[in-house]
Amino acid sequence: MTSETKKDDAPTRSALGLGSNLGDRKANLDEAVRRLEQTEGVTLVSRSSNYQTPPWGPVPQDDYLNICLVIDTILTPHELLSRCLEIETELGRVRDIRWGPRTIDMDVLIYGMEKVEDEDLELPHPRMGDRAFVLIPLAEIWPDAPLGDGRTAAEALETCPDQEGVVKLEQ
Ligand code: PH2
Ligand code: MG
Ligand code: MG
Repeated sequence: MTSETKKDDAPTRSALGLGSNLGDRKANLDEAVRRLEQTEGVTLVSRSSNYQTPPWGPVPQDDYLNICLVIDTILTPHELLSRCLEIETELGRVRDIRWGPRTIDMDVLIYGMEKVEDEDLELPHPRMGDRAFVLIPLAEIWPDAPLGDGRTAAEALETCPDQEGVVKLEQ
C-alpha cells in the first residue's frame, strides 16, 4: 500500500466490470477474481452470474463472458485501478486494438459516490448506463448501484438497448 491509501477510513463500496473473449474465458474471470480477493485492502462482497454477451462496439470479435463484482475497499480509486491493470498484465493481457479482443478486462465502474475525471480514470464509468453487458450483471448483485446520472442500475436497465443477446449462464 502507498501513503495514498485511506487506511483509517471506512471502506468504500465499489463496483467492477470484468470481461474476457480470448482463451478460456471462464478461467480468466475466475483467476482475476481470485487475485483481486487476495489483494490487501479489498474485500469481495458479491460476484454476479456469468453472462455470455455479443461484442459491443466497432470491432468484429467473439462473444464475451462478462461479470460484475461488488467490493469494499480501502484502496484509493487510482490504487484500485492500478491493481486491476496489474492483474490484467499478470493474466497476459496485451493491449493492442482499442475495443478489440482481450484475455481479461477489469474496469472500475463505481467508487462510492465519488466523481473522478482524470485522463486515465473516469468515475462513475461514463458509458455503463447504456451497455447491457455491464448493467445486467450489475443490477443482479447491486440494483441500487448509483450510476452518477441520478439513475440506479435497475432503473437504467428499463431503457437499456441490446439486452436480448445477453445470456445468463448457469455455471
Ligand atoms: N468490452 C469492450 C468492447 N466490447 N463487448 C462486450 N460484450 N463485453 C465487453 O466487456 C466489451 C465489449 C472494451 O472494453
Ligand atoms: Mg478496461
Ligand atoms: Mg472495458
